[in-house]
Amino acid sequence: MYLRQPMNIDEINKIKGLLSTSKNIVIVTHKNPDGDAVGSSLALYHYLNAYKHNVTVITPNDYPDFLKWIPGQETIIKFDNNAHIAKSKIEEADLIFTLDFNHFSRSGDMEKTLSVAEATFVMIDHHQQPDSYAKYMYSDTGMSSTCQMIYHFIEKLDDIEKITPKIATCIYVGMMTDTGSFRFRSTTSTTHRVVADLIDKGADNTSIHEKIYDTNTLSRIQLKGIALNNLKVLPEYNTAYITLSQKELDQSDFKKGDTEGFVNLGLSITGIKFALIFIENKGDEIIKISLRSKGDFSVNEFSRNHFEGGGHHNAAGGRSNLSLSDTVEKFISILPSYKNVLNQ
Ligand SMILES: [Mn+2]
Repeated sequence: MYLRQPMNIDEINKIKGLLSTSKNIVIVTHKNPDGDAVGSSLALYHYLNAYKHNVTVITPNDYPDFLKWIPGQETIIKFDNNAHIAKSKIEEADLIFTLDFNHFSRSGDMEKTLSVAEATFVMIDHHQQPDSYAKYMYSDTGMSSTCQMIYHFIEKLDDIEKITPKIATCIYVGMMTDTGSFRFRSTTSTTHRVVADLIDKGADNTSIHEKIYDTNTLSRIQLKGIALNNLKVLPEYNTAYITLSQKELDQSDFKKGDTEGFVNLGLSITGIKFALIFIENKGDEIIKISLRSKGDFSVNEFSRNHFEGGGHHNAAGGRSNLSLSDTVEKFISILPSYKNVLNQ
């Protein structure tokens, strides 16, 4: 397992040196950006902007509506519908920060542009098995979120007092969403100390929670009803899974982000250690899979081995090119070889 500790003093000083004169800086994050991706990008954006750098945040594609209030999000350039501008920003950049991912392939259509960019790369990320494109790497799989790492990065740069209410809000968003509101195992006492400081610095925790989570539409609640109706439990493997077909999504006026958190419904059943959701995407001709676990069972490995994905120990993503029913059949055929670990 790769585990790289926070940057050493030498690296921090080199980055300080780089940042001591005005630079063209681009901040990029992964495809289908989540709260941590958007939150960390915008937190760093506000921080670097205060130093009069020329900063641009670029996401490969759009992100869910429930993130469309985060301070600064209106400035984000989406590569998929603004490729020309995004490409020239990347080409002109002196410095590119890649946040919340560690392999160019996770950046969707930006992959090619990034791989030929001449800028110095800085990676800040908490996923496993980082690639080696970055000159400066802050990679720590023990971290709750990239947002928490942005806090520590600013801390290392001796700038904790420069955290404004806007920066505190952006960081809080990703820490909250990536920890399932501070309940996942990645949540440490340090996570809570950081969050306490963010509240002191102006993050309105109650309001952030409402803006992210109390955003249901009637059709989304009804889609959740369909998902619950499709939920199957395999007691011999302490496993639960949900399927959603394209037809079911269409009936429910599906929008990006609507199925967020559905996979946790299965995991909330007593005794369940492994939960999945299989979502059909006819447009991309794939089945999108989200995997969650409790305890020792690694969904990162499971997804790497069987479903072309990966992520974290207890939370991962994957995909399949088979049909929805064939994907589920394949999944069920694999389970017996995990019977022991799922019954521990
Ligand atoms: Mn993250």
